[in-house]
Order: sequence, then structure tokens, then C-alpha cells
Amino acid sequence: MDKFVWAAALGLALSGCTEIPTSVLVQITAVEVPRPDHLRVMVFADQGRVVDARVPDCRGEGDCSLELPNDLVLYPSQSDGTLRLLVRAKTTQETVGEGVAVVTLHTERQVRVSVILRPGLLKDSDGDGVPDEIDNCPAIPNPEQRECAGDAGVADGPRVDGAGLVDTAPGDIPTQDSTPELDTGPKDSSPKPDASMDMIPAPDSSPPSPCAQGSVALTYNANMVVCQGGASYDQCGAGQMCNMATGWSLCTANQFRNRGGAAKPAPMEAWLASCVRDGNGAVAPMQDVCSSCTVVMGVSQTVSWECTGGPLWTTAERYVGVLTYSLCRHLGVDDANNAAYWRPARVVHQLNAAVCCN
Ligand SMILES: [Ca+2]
Ligand SMILES: [Ca+2]
Repeated sequence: MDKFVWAAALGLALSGCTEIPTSVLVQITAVEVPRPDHLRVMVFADQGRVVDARVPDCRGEGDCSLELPNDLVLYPSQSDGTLRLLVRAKTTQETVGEGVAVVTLHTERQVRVSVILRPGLLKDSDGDGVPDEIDNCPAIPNPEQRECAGDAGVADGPRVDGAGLVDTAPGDIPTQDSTPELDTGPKDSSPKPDASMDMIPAPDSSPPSPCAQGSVALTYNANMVVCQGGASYDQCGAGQMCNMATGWSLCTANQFRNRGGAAKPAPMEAWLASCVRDGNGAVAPMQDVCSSCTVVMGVSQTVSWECTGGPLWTTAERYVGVLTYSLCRHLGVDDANNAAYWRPARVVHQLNAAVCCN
């Protein structure tokens, strides 16, 4: 079913040393979230935050890749009561999505809960980093989520009526059958309210390639690469070089510039989803491919010039797309801010390389 299971132990020891430990199977999925390279998982119990962990934990040895959907198993120190879960999808630069859930524990059973990651941040009225949906004091900043006192009109416990909360009936997933590797998670006895969890990624978790064809020829960062080596396409077909099934698509001009493309020349020509002349006059780079990929002759227009003050480039073709290449050029209108390693090209130009973003 799943690529692997992370086994995780909450900080406190299991009480009573039961043979079937009380546990939670957390099923994490992402909907339209830019590809994260790790998750931050926080778990809150009535006494406050009991887990704050990076998943996978890449500070040690082993496979650090993250693939979604995936599962995480929690062993709480308590055998009943309620846990509130907050999962953040993160890249090295930013949080790209969040999801929350509330789950009720059942003694000596494994319960299942779904966390759906959606783009951006959830509403957090008091700005304490805990979304309103699971904040036990939504009007008072209390990032540790200890007992809430004096917050009139606010429930003491977590609320369970938010979107994305799935609290299934207990007992439908026998612990030993579904997660036989759970014993690899430590169950030490020292209280660690903010301790990290111990994750055991399975070995078969290599992420899918960003490229639907060819392979990665240049990596700008985790969310932007150049795919090269498959069939050749005009600009309108260039997106097929990106692995769209896993969320990759042809980068727009803004994505390219904001993710480092303006500072790093590419040794090969590669298509971008951007247009500097879309049937009419020259424009600043539009954030999409040109509306037509046929050659139509028209009135000559200046669409670019070199950063170094080289000759102007004019064309009579009415549809002119944007590539990245090692030439530094401004494109379109006279705007010094849009300088980057890119160049204009006839939309019918056939290329076997594309800049793909996720
Ligand atoms: Ca809050
Ligand atoms: Ca709060």
C-alpha cells in the first residue's frame, strides 16, 4: 500500500507495557502542495506539545527522501484521551502547506487518522503557530498548548469539527498486521516534551524523477531543474518533458527568476512557459506559453537586448517565446528588473530541454 512506514515513539513510556501498544496510524497526503523536502510534525496532548520532529530526519545516515502520500505511526505515552496533530510541508526556504487532525486514542488499539496537506498556512488568529482548528486557546498565544485558562468562550479541549479531520473507529487496523516494524521505534522512559521522534524510513522511497522524458541535466534547487534528453518540442508541447503526474510543470518566467534562474546560466537552451510577444507588440515576460505555436509574420518589433549593451534583437514573427540560456538578456519592455539568463525564440523552435518546476 505505502512506500514505507515511519515508526515513531512519543517521548513518554508506554504505561502498563501492554502487548498491543496504543498507537496512531497517521496517513499523510498532499493536495496541490508544492513538493516539500521534509515535514515538521507536531503533536499536542492535553498537557501540551509532546512531539516536534522533522520527518525524515536527515541529520543521520540513510535515505532522506520524502514521498507523499505516506504513513507515520505514533506511540503515545497515554492510552486514552485526545491528540492534536499539526503537519507542515516544508522546503529549505519556506512552509508550502499545512494540515491538521484530531484523533481519540483507544487503549491497546491502533486508530487511524488522515492529515491532508493543503497549500499555504491555515488560519492562526493568535499567531502562535498553532492553527485555529486545533488551538486549545485560539485567542491567546500559547505555542506549547499547555492547559488553557481564562480564555473565555474557548473550549478547553481540542475541537474536532474542522476540515480534514478523520477519526476512524478503533480496531480496524490490527497493529501487528499493518505495521510489523513498529518495534524498531524506541520506547524509552525519560520524559521529552519536545523530543524528536525516531523515524525509520524504508529503503524503497526514492522520489519520482521531475522529468517525464530524459533526465535532470541541471538542478537549480529542489523545486526547479532542467530536464533534457527526450523528444523535441515547440513551446506549446514543451510541458510534456516535465513529470506532470507528480506535480512538475514548465516553469514560468517569474518562477525561473525567483528560484535562482536569474543568477545561474544554463549551458543548454531549455524552454520556459513565458512569452515576450504574443501576436502583438513586445511585452514583459508573460507567465505562460504563447497563445499560438504557429509562425505568423507581422510588423517587426524589438523584443530583447543584451545586458552588456549589445545589439537590439528584432523579429517580425508575432509569437516569440522564452528560453533559458547562457546569454544574459533583458526581455520585452525596457525594464532592468527582468534581466536573467534567458533569450527569446520562435515558438516553433524544437528543443529537447525544458525548465521544470514543482
Ligand atoms: Ca493559534
Ligand atoms: Ca493559542
